[in-house]
Amino acid sequence: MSYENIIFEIEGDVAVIRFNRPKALNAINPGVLEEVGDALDKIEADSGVRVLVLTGEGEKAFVAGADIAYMVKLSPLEGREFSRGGHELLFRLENLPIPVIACVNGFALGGGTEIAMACDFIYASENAKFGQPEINLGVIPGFGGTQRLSRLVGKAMAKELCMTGMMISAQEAKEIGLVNRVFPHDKLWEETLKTANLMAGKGKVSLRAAKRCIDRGFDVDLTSGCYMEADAFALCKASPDANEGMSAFLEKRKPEFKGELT
Ligand code: DAK
Repeated sequence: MSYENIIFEIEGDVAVIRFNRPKALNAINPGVLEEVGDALDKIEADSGVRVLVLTGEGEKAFVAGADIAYMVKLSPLEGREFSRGGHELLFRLENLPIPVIACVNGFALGGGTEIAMACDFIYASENAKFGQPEINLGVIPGFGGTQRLSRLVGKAMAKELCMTGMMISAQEAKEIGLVNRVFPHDKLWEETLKTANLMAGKGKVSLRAAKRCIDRGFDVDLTSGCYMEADAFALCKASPDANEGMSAFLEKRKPEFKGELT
């Protein structure tokens, strides 16, 4: 598939999806959803990809939400389809077995905040802005915003954002726990790649296990989560990378993780 709405590249171990509709501030339409889905197929099929980064093309926006010019024409049932398409894509993103970083280089509004929240964590530039402005359009978040936001920042803050439609700065987003780190705009990409490459150098089995335990354990009681962790720990010990990591420490050398699953 050739892409019109995204740019998809693999740089070494790191795959990058850039939302690429800068004239509409990278707003999401069905074409974007379809192309990102196709890029995820490629990533899933390529065992050499160790980390995925999502970002926006242009200086102004990560994603300024769903495309309002498209949404205005939707019938209620078409709206449901659009919303389901978004949900399915974001579940796929969330469940990828590799780490996913949202590199938020400008506006991340509505669907933009929702996409970023489906990533493992968010790095933002100082001029990034976040929000769920759907209420200003007479609707509510349609790509999981009411659900993921409250899980990330708590119910009261999620309600304030979804019920006022206010925009918050990257710094405020960091203060409420939505964003992990804020960088000067011109340093954001470099810092994001640094972290992506840091994770790409870790053992594949342990990376997967850490992501899955944190995600799947979040919605269960502590005891069940700890059982899950014990099983995942055993899985890590079954991978050659665990022996390599521990031996390297004892031999005072850098580990060379093979990143193999068996
Ligand atoms: N959709 C379409 N075009 C957009 C857009 C969007 N979300 N955001 C910006 N644009 C376009 C503008 O119309 C403008 O186009 P031209 O006039 O140049 O042709 C161009 O991008 C530049 O935007 P501005 O001129 O407005 O730029 P400013 O710097 O002045 O303002 C802004 C930037 C981000 C503050 C402003 O553009 C803005 O407020 N944008 C809209 C933000 C927003 O409300 N986003 C949508 C959130 S709603 C659902 C499924 C999904 C959703 C809901 C339900 N179901 C199916 C149930 C999700 C909804 C959303 O994401």
